[in-house]
Amino acid sequence: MDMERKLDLYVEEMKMHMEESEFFVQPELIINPIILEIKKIDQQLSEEYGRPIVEYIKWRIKTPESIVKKLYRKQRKPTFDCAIKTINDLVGIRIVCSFQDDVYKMTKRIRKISGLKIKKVKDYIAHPKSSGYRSIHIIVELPYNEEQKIGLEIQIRSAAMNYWATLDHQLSYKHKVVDPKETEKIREELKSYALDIAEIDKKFLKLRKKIDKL
Ligand code: 0O2
Repeated sequence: MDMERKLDLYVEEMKMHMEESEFFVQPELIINPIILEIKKIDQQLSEEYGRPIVEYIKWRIKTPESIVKKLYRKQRKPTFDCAIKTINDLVGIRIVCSFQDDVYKMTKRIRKISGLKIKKVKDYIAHPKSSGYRSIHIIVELPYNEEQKIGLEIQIRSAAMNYWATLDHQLSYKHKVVDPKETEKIREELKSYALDIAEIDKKFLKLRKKIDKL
């Protein structure tokens, strides 16, 4: 059987398990209370600082296709059980803030949400990925069933970081690379723009602080 057909079968199987899982049928039962807490923090911070802190919040469940591809990429078994055990972002919440310091303000408060079981925090702003990617990731454990937990990844980034990540995501998830040389050229160009955008993000923050003082 060729690889593509094999992957299709794994995806079908993953989809079937997800459709049979109470969690995946109604994920909002667990996600909505967390989103509500995040919105409360946004409201408090916006009142404290007298300006909007969060531009938007969205969430998603990773698709069966994306789960299988990730397991395959990480050379793990493409099974539902392995996904539950090893994938940190089966559930994802993304918070886009206006400025870089807002990202840290949100992170600090989210870490204090009572009952939220935080596994780790990755600071890809202080330590950007080799691609140029910047964001804060908070990895949380959610209850899945009596014995198991499930991974939630809260990504917090500035609007500028998000602007870059969106285009980078489009490049990374091009399924058929027709021209690898051109793709590599674009990747390098994008990487250099990550630095430009980080510079602009800093300049805008400096300017906003000057405006705050007026
Ligand atoms: P998708 O399609 O966005 O969901 P680990 O926790 O270390 O075992 P993991 O989960 O790969 O492994 O951790 P990492 O590297 O922190 O990446 C988690 C997610 O962050 C990715 O999920 C992306 O959403 C985002 N991300 C990480 N690196 C990049 C990058 O270079 N560019 C962009 N645009 N996004 C990135 P997925 O499942 O890879 O993808």
